[in-house]
Amino acid sequence: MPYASPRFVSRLTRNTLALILAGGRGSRLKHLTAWRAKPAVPFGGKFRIIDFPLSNCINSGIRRIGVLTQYKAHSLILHIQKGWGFLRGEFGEFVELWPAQQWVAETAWYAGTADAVFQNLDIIRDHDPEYVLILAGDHVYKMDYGTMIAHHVESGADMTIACIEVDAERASAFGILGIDGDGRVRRFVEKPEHPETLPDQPGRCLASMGIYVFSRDFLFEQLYKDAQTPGSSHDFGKDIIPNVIKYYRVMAYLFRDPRSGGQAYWRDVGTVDAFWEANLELIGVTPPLNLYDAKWPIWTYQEQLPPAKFVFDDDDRRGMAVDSMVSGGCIISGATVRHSLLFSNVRVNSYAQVSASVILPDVEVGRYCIVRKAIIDRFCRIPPRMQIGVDPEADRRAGFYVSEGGVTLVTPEMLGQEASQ
Ligand code: ADQ
Ligand code: ADP
Repeated sequence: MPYASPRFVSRLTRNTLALILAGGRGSRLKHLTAWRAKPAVPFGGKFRIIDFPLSNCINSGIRRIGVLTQYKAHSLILHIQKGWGFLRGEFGEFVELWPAQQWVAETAWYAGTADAVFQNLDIIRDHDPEYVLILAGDHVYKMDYGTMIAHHVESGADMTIACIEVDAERASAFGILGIDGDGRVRRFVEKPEHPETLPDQPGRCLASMGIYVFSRDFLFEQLYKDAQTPGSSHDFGKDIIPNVIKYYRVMAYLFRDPRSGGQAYWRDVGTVDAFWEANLELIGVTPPLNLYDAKWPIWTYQEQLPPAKFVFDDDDRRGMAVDSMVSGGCIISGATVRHSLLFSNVRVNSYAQVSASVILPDVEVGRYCIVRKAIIDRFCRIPPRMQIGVDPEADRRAGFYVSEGGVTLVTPEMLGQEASQ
């Protein structure tokens, strides 16, 4: 890519409006998204998934952000209102929530992703951006969007699609691109049964990350056209992209790790197994996602909480956590926590053993409990002596969800408890 000066990039990002699509249900996360949209699912000890694209915008110098909500938005709305209101409106900087149904006369909810953007065209027009960056609210990654927008402009594209290489076996879950020698997208199939592989790597495919840069006028034209197309599901992947590549300059932008130039970290934590794995990956000695990078901070809303505490209980049993991450407000008293990630305000009581588990905020693990290879949802109170993750059959009988990969998911509803306090 030709050299893009920082000043050039900062002019571009200043003239970009980012739209984060945060309305999808994410039903593969099962009960974790029964009450909250996937972007609001907690991740990494103190974050929500949506903090990643939001932080990427801020760190890339994009300060005008609309969050398009739809499904079970309550938790998401609270999080954004509490945590992301610090931008200076008077300088034209904002994170705004754009709920479905707000801007059109008909009482129609968003159909596909393109319709979600179409419903907000008036408000986008008012902001008068040169470029519109469309993002999914449900991926975990760190990416400088400025480089992608510069690539869009330098290559003279109408639209640019960020992509990443994936193994062919996993490719059917994505939109798959076929490109020519200049990186121009010539073919695109949404979630193909038989995905096209890369010419030089038969086992690999080029997958869309669902991240798009549009030049404003082009976006408007295409959305109007799509809105009038009978039979369209009004989706970028299914309708818009396959159509525009025939007539317009649509470029691929390969997302690589800016430091090593190799494969970049990008996770769709869309299943119970992927969610469990991506969280536990973070506690390794050198995790693939560095949350300690002062140059690319991940912002979030967090309650003010006291530090985590590890105490001896009355019988002098040591409370300890090893090979783990433990957030603020946690108390581990006479219990052992291994290879686990504890979000805020988790209490683990005496004689309990927690291992290989992800415990969401505000959970209490009772005395003598054994919790293994599990995800415990927010507000669960695990009664004393309960065993979770020890025998999958027993877990299923107890009404818990056991994933394909053998991760047990427990929510307050499954324990017959009230979800919130
Ligand atoms: P999917 O992720 O399957 O594929 P989709 O379910 O449409 O596509 O979700 C995209 C994003 O939009 C998600 O963040 C979702 O929450 C949100 N969303 C969906 N419908 C919405 C609506 N009506 N209103 C607001 N937000 C909505 C897409 C692309 C593929 C690509 C993958 C990468 O279509 O080509 O490979 O993303 O994960
Ligand atoms: P989060 O835990 O991510 O903040 P919420 O605040 O939406 O998400 O939900 C907290 C808990 O409250 C969830 O585990 C969910 O089970 C429950 N909950 C959320 N919304 C509702 C609702 N409308 N009715 C019943 N329970 C709910």
